[in-house]
Amino acid sequence: MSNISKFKKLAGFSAFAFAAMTAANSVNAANWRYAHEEYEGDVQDVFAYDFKEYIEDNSDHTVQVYRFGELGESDDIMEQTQAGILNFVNQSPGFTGSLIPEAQIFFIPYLMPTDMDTVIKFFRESKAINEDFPELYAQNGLELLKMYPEGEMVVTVDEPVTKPEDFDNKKIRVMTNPLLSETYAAFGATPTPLPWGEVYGALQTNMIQGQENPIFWIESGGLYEVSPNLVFTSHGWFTTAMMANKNFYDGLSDEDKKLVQDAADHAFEEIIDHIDGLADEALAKIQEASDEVTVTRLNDEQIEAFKARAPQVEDKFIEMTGEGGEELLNQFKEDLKAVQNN
Ligand code: 6CS
Repeated sequence: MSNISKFKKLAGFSAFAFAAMTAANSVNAANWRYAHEEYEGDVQDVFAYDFKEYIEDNSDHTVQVYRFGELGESDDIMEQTQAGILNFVNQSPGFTGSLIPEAQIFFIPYLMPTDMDTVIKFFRESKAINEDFPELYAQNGLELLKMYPEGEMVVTVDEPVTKPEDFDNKKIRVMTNPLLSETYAAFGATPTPLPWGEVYGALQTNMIQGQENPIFWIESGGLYEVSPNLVFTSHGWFTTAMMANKNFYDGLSDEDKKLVQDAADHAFEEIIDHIDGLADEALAKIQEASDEVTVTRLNDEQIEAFKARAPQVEDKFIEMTGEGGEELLNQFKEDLKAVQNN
């Protein structure tokens, strides 16, 4: 055989092998569906796109991301994930409380530190976060992949608040978990649970007089336009959780399970970078956009008056979650102590 015909034969074989390999890969390639609770460019969206990019750069799989409203409210996307219609979902504990009461732990006020580095270290190292919560989610058909902080909670109200008495007769919107209602009742307000989609309108029509959220969200959702008095109370962080349908996850190959875990780790690292300085940037944008906005940062003495009401919320948490919840709370506190002592 001449060299030319040998080359042609080899080239033909390679083209065939390449086509066969590509076909095999595309047979195994999946299009995974992932929904979250926020808008384009918001923290959960950045996380989702970092996850997607990692998956698509490191496999033949693709990820279709659905943002707030495309498939309904937070409760809808959770239902769709539990039913296996969606593969991945980002749902915040603020909405998971009815499904997993222990997830309400994030709403015990003044439990979390205010310093961001300590908060991040806690999310990285906590046994409660990284071992105990995955078990609780697994009992509900969910594979918990990551819990991460989005930003410190800030209250917006129709007039500045510096003490619990100022919340008297004010309806403050809370996410739909009973413990957060207990927190605002303890703070002296009238808690009003609402899904996200109703918050702006309710503030605009004065059906509610305030709400709480991290600053980036107050900016991106335009909440300051209808609720212009920002109060930094230091009482907690907005935490969220990203997970998969457990049947779907359990059915993946070991290689794909590792891919998914690595993609979640990658997205977590990116989000930690992303939230660094985000609150200050968002506050600057708000102040640039509105002359009406006021900013109140409670001093230590003012904080003490709110903090004094935290133990009754902690008692409620234990009442709602029983022995298991109490153990989780003890572990949570132990983990916090460990990161605060370092
Ligand atoms: O307040 C809420 O309902 C929304 N807040 C944030 C920061 N993300 C999603 C959630 O729905």
